[in-house]
Amino acid sequence: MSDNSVSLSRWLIEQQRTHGQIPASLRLLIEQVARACKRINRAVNRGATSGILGSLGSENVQGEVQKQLDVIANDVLLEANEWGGHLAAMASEELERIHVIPHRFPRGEYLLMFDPLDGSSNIEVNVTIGTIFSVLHLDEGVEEVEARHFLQPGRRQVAAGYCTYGPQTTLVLTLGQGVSVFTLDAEQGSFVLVQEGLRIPESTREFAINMSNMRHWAPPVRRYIDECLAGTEGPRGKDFNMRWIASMVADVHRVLQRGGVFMYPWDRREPDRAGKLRLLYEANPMALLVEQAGGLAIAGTQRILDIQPTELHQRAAVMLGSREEVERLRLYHQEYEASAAA
Ligand code: AHM
Ligand code: MG
Repeated sequence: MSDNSVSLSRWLIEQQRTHGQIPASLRLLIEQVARACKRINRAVNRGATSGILGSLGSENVQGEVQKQLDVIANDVLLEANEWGGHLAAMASEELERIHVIPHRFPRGEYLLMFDPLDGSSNIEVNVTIGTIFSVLHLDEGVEEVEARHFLQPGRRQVAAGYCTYGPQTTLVLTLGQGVSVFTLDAEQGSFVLVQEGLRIPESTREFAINMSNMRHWAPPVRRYIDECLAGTEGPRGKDFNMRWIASMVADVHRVLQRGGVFMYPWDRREPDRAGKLRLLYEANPMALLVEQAGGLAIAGTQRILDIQPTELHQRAAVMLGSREEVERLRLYHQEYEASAAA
């Protein structure tokens, strides 16, 4: 780390002191999350040498097979954030119910939600995975914290971010005033600021979607992708490129860095389910980051950040990224709804 580099700790203290943007308790919360991410990173890095790869034979609340690392990452985040006095409760993809801070610790004013290890189908094949997190304020006057206190629209998030475990360990963070990127300096053991005020290019020629589900998509999504695939000969008049890593953290990171659209839309495989991804700890934090970087995030005609959650583990359709493309997707959904209603 060079002398003039800025560590995450220093950057957070400056946000608190100079810019008055965050209270000390939120700074401590983010530091604890970052510390937990470093520990998860070490577990991920050790791969098969640690003896903790593979499935547990159990399922989480979503009915998905749990990997040993999913559970370890979950435990690391719970343990790291329990005692600091900044939280009232936590919720996780891996826990059916919320985790209320035990009475032996002081209770704080924030709620933390996370997907401890996103993209865990990629663990064994050594492809980038990550942790996604979202922070809400607990409403004032609440005595006993319950799951319903987490059911706030995403626009009320006070902080959101993710950490990727890949070629680089990178923490991407918003406190609601733009997006900053920190890369882990492994020798120093600290996250170092590498980008501030990140902006997503407004137009793009790249999309990310699992094409194997094409036959199940709704007409507006099909229309958008068909037009991309038609390339220079189609209505878009340009060729598009496609990428799909199957780790939302990695796909969204690419979109934030060089533009593009990421989509996991509703599809007919499970018509009663809004989508595959979870609203509170996957869609919302990514939507806030993308919008803070000048992009847009929608579920169809509705902005993701405006969805009023009704359940802790509810799903959402997700379409996010470069503003011009996501506006176009929203228009296609509006036109389809109008024609269906006519
Ligand atoms: P997970 O949280 O259980 O890992 O599932 C979420 C992941 C996302 O990271 C990724 O975008 C998506 O599932 C990939 O799904 P698919 O395998 O259907 O392409
Ligand atoms: Mg996930």
